[in-house]
Amino acid sequence: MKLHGALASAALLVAAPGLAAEQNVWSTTFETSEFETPGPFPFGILAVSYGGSSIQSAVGFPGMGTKMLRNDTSGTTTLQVFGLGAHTHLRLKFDIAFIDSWDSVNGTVAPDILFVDFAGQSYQWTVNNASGTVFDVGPGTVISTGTNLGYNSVWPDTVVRYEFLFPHTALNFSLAIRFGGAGFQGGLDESWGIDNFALSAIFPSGGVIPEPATWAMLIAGFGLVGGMARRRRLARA
Ligand SMILES: [Ca+2]
Ligand SMILES: [Ca+2]
Repeated sequence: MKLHGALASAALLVAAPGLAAEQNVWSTTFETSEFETPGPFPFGILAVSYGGSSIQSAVGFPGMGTKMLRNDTSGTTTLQVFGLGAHTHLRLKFDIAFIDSWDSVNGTVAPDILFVDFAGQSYQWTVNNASGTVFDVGPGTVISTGTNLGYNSVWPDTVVRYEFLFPHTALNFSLAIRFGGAGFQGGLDESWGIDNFALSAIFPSGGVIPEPATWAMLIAGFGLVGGMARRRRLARA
């Protein structure tokens, strides 16, 4: 009877941790700051390594408000979180603006490539605002095209929305973005920006999910308790 009761309790505990919750770690629209909305999910430090970027004007596309983080150099912009609380997945959202005369990878002067790295994955995306024929924004969705965000009026700009949900348990997270390729003609000719950045963490709402091996030991432990109790009763009898 006692052993049966212990197993039933264990089954209930197994069911509960299946629920997951999601909380914001860090989000910003860059309208007032790089760090507009931190938490409530626990973290140690949020950091931006600018690499030539700064908060600059964004006009012409209401979805970006009035400002974005724009990089008109070939430097690397990195957004980092250190000391994340326990979690199983991260959800990452951001919009990328491909600004002015991007020449794709087969145009002139090309290649123009955006390198994006996070969570051990590396992506290379490009657009053909000016020349070339390759238009590759990976899993992104084009949310604005043919608009002008307020820089070189000769060339239209392209804004692409991205969302990634991926397993992640490490303490730290880093998103690194840079203009790459031999076709970079300077920031007045081609540049990029990031906006509507949002990082959230998914974690088990019922607390830590034990590994299957731990459950086997726990259930065996309940069995052992039941067995010991029986022996005591026999000894007393
Ligand atoms: Ca904005
Ligand atoms: Ca170029």
